[in-house]
Amino acid sequence: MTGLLKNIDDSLLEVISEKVIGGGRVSPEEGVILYEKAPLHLLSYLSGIIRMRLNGNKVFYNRNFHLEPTNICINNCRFCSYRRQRGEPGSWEYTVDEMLDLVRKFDDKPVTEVHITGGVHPDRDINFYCDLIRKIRKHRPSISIKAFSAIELDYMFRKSHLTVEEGLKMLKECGLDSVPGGGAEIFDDEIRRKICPGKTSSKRWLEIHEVAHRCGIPSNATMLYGHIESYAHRIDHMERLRRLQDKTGGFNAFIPLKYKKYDNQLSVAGEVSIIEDMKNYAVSRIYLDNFSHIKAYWPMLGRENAQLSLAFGVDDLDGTIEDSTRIYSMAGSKEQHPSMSVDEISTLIRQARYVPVERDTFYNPCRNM
Ligand code: V47
Repeated sequence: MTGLLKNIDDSLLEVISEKVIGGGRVSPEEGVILYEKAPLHLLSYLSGIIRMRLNGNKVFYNRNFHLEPTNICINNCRFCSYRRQRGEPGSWEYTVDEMLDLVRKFDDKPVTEVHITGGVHPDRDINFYCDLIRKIRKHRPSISIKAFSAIELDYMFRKSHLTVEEGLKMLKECGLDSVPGGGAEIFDDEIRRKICPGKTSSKRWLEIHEVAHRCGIPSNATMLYGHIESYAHRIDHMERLRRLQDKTGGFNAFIPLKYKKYDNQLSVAGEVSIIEDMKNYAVSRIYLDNFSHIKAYWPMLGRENAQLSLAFGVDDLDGTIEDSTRIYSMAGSKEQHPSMSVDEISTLIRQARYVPVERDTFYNPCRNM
């Protein structure tokens, strides 16, 4: 037993720690105990063991930008600061040509991935999105296209009377490479009903990701935390993801997303502390033992807190971003124009005594800095 464990004055925590160190899998009950009882230094230590096992001392980042087709949305999620009604001040709905113009702005930059996600526009079916993907692919053949949350996919498939498999295959043929992790929120039905009534169900979110994996399209998974959910709800969320990952192996990364309170209907709930954020990264790293990567989304967290998260199991900092997303600036993030150079990201990583590695969408190294 290590010196650190000798000072843990709790037999349950000791058993869980020994299990993690020995490569065992934490049960849902044990996951909740970690949240409730484990001191931060123990969580840092245990999550560090798993991150070293999976990724050594590497921290990944990529060169990416976002494309947000619209913020007009059929849903009205209570946590969302981004959504507008059609015609409302602050709403936008780009045409395919306007979006191609946005893509062209990055022609002289060595970005490797475009991340496309936005609101669920009532009028747009799969043909609109196929056209968009096809034109981006033609304009920039080598860029990796990570596009459409399961919520956007659900709507476009239903609108176009397609099964999930038919829809995903169509998008893949047009050039879709991977699917982002948005829209997962919290899987528990009761919490979901309270924070995002009427939204695509958890069952359907999981089905879409499962079918994507079977079609050879990897994806990410997110969890929106720090609002009205309990620790048990977070563990239930991760348990469902862990089971699906056991089945398909198709998830690349897990991305905890901290609820930001500015200008949305859930504001009364406030925001959780940085201690809670770090605890959440560590428990995620420990619980999701079959996910290779835990990603800190720095536009949401701020760059210093993202740097700190590297001591709590995180091995991926997303990304250069190039000031191309508004979801978190509209929700009150202090990163109002999120953009980081490769030098800045590498410095953050090196200061934490890790080795920066530029990756592509699939975590193949591009070049070591
Ligand atoms: O699903 C919306 C969240 C998500 C708020 O896959 C909010 O690589 C906090 O999924 N406070 C969309 N969160 C963003 C997303 C994402 C981000 C980065 C990388 C990847 C990836 C995916 O943003 C939504 C929702 O959970 N969100 N509003 C808010 N006020």
